[in-house]
Amino acid sequence: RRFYRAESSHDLSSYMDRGQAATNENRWTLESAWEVANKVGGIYTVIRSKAYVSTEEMGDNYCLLGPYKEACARQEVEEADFPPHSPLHAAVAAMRSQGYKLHTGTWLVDGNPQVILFDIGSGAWQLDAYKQELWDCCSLGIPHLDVEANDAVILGFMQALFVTEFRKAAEKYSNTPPRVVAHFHEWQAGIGLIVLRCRHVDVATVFTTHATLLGRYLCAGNTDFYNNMDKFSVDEEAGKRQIYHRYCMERAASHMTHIFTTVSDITGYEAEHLLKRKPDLITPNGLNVKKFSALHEFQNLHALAKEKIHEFCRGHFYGHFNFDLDKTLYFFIAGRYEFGNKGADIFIEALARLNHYLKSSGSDCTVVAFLIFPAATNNFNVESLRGHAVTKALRDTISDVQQQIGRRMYDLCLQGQLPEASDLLQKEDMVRLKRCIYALQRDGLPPVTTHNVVDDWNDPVLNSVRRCQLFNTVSDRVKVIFHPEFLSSTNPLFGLEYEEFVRGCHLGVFPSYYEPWGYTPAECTVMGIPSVTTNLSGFGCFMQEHIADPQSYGIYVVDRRYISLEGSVQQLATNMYDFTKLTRRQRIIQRNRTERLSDLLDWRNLGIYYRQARAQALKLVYPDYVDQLGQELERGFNYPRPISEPPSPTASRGTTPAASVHGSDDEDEVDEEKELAELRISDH
Ligand code: G6P
Ligand code: 1S3
Repeated sequence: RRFYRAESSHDLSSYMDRGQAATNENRWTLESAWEVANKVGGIYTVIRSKAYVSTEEMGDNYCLLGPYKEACARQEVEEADFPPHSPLHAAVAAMRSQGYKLHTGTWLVDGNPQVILFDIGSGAWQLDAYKQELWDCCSLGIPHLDVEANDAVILGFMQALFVTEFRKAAEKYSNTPPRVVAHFHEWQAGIGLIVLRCRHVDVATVFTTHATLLGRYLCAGNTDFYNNMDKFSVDEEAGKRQIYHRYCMERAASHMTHIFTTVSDITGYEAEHLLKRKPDLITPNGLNVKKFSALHEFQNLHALAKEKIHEFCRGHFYGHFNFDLDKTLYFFIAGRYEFGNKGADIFIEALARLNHYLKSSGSDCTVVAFLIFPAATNNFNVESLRGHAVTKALRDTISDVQQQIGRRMYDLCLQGQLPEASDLLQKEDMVRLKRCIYALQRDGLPPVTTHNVVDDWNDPVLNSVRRCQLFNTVSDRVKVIFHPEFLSSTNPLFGLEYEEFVRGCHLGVFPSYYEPWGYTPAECTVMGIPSVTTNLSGFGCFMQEHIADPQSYGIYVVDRRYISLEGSVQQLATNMYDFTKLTRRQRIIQRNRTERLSDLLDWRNLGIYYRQARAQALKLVYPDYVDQLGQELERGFNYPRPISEPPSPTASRGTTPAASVHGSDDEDEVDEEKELAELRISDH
């Protein structure tokens, strides 16, 4: 068994020339998604985090297209006109002269990509004509009541018109014939692609799906999805859910595109059965990984952020604070509030079992499990706020007493006297402290939720917690906190951004049932925080495929595909229980190892699949097109399998005083092999 380090077998740096090659070849990429500068969900993260490598590769020959959503755009986009010599400028001018409103500029994210945001209102008057054309060219009928679908139609037609104008302008501005790739994400941007193909515009198209509409609906409805994938009557199922027209938009785009991609194999399998087209390529999601110059920096950040979570726990569990924070582990689940799809159901069930295992084994470890899902609330509950107020009062009092003791000690010493204990802590200080301690008493148990949940009695998390009786009693070794709101630094209870919160935790638990990719465990990984994922999530399968032994790297993959629900719950509970048995030293080593995987998830490596998709599309449309990198990939590109780590310094110390060639000067790495052996023992 070996340690692996991600390393690319291809030198990609020559392709990261900030658009030099693209400019010479008059090659352009226009990428369209509903979530460009419009924060809705996961696709926003894809487009935003990828922007850096896209601009490194394509420079100003790359432009993003999206809807104009004022609230987000005003904060994230710096409006400006394109340079007059750019075909983008000419195409925008042509659109504006026809009465359309377009906002142009750059997106204020890493890479600073050019962006065009289309004001849907300015094209709305043509909606009927657009729909008629869709009906005439591909019998696609859109009901007028579906506002979201109507918006997708308007945006799609405006974008198709823009790409057409752009194609014409790109021809005029260069002697080299233009090679334009129009890349569309998800059904909401798919109409642009359909129109371009129906009108035979001379561009290459790519369509990427991040989930299928039908898959999401079927999974949310307690269907045995993966065992019946090939049996669904897709038209009927879409019709029953009143999404037939949307389904048709998605299916048409996926069939009309030159190159069809999905974010993972599992979604590819889903697309094959539900959309009836197998993807040509998998384009896995990456992250814009930022490395610290010193390896231990992320470990320090963990300790700092954990201290803030400790402070929260002191306030939340006041009066029942009978556990040792030094032996407390923080687990969490977070995401869109899809109770079953995101696996919150089996997480709570497994927590109940973990509680039992810890109690019956007499463990001194406490687990605090956070569930972070946005739900409708009437603000924070009084009990949570009170906890933080009384602990703050105690902290302030102690700090005041401390200062006074110091002052008294100073004065006595100046007078040449050695202070007695009774001179220092006086009776009135004791009274103040006693008052604080009395205020820390409470009648009820520490609350499970930090907020007043509007539909408390029907809330799936709260109902599950009640059924499993995880009530935060003093004897419980597993405490549960449901925070029904995303975190932000202005939050009065935590005062932490999500990223900082993740850093302070010990384990992210994401036992999803429906998860085309799953950014939450990927984000944990690049921060060096171990996580639980499943073999039904794109991320989990990707890790299983590329790492020989994911668990030793802190990636626990729960089987949700080939075993029963009960089996999955047991596996999850066992994984969590095993994790509680790790020593601090083992956790530190595991975190180092988890962080090492971040190269695997870096867009600098994964962006290559997008390039490959574009190259394949260009080759289909222009058979003479040659992409050097594309050729290499076609010759059998395997995702760079990480090479093995050299033996640990301890192993080599007897014969050579030299440090490992990877230069780990971190003493935590010294006994890595030995510690790993221990990790393995505790697995069994
Ligand atoms: C980091 C810090 C250490 C700290 C450790 C706690 O590694 O650099 O100073 O002891 O975190 O780890 P734990 O898993 O117990 O939170
Ligand atoms: C989708 O967003 P979701 O959370 O609705 O797209 C994401 C980006 O590709 C993906 O990570 C996620 O699994 C999908 O489900």
